[in-house]
Amino acid sequence: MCLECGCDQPVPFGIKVLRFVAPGVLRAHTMPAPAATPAEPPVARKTFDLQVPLLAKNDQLAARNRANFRARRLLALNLVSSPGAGKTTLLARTLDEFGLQTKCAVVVGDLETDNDARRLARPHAPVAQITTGTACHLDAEMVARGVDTLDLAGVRVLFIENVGNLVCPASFDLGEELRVVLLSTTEGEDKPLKYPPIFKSAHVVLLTKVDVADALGFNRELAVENIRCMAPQARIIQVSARSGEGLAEWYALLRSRLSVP
Ligand SMILES: Nc1nc2c(ncn2[C@@H]2O[C@H](COP(=O)(O)OP(=O)(O)OP(=O)(O)O)[C@@H](O)[C@H]2O)c(=O)[nH]1
Ligand SMILES: [Mg+2]
Repeated sequence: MCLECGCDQPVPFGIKVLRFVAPGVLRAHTMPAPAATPAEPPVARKTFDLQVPLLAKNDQLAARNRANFRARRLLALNLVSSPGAGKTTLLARTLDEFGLQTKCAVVVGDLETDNDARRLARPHAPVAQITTGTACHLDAEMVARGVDTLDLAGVRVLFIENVGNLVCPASFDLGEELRVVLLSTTEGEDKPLKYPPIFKSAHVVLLTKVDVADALGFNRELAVENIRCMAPQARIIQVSARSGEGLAEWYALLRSRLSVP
């Protein structure tokens, strides 16, 4: 998949840490851009691809992230969806409610802007924005470097908001404990059938924006059936970050995973 679209190649990226100073006042600190590892020359890639597992380097770094998160007793979640499915809105409310009892941190990825980090910055939650430039996904190295910039004292939950994309993030393990795929009612019921890999890799699927399902003529039962078809392993929760529906179940899931060693 990523070989076809070329997104398995390293690209330069940026990291900005946002600290909450006072309501409406954030201090931004831009970290020096890490140098990208040079891409394999095309001739090497032709012979190399048959021998070495695709994305092997990312998998190694992801394993290191996972060990690091576990050693810190950090529950790491990778939130993946198409653009605009409601990742940041859900996280903002999660920080305001669940996050008051349980300290959380966020690493958020977008191609450009620190808009999402600004929306998520809270006095009680450290946030780092990764700007991926041209990359359509976060990778394990970006996450490791983003996490390194954060003060994780007392943090129990690390939310990683991936770049909005239902395709390539499926191939990039970030070292997360739980992969959470969001499907919103504005996208249509058929997306699990059209984008199987990401749904097949999900531990949890959140059906989001259910407050507007009826107005959109969205068939929740059919959507759940399609999710079950592609992701029988996944826990499905129907939520609205606006009305609050399903959020108690979402928070209960987070709490239950905190106690897993
Ligand atoms: N009605 C309704 N709208 C929502 C809900 N959650 C998010 N939205 C709206 O959906 C739009 C996109 O929400 P975001 O939270 O920015 O989505 P996102 O997945 O973070 O988007 P990207 O980071 O750009 O991929 C915004 O206009 C939100 O107000 C919800 O539960 N109900
Ligand atoms: Mg967002």
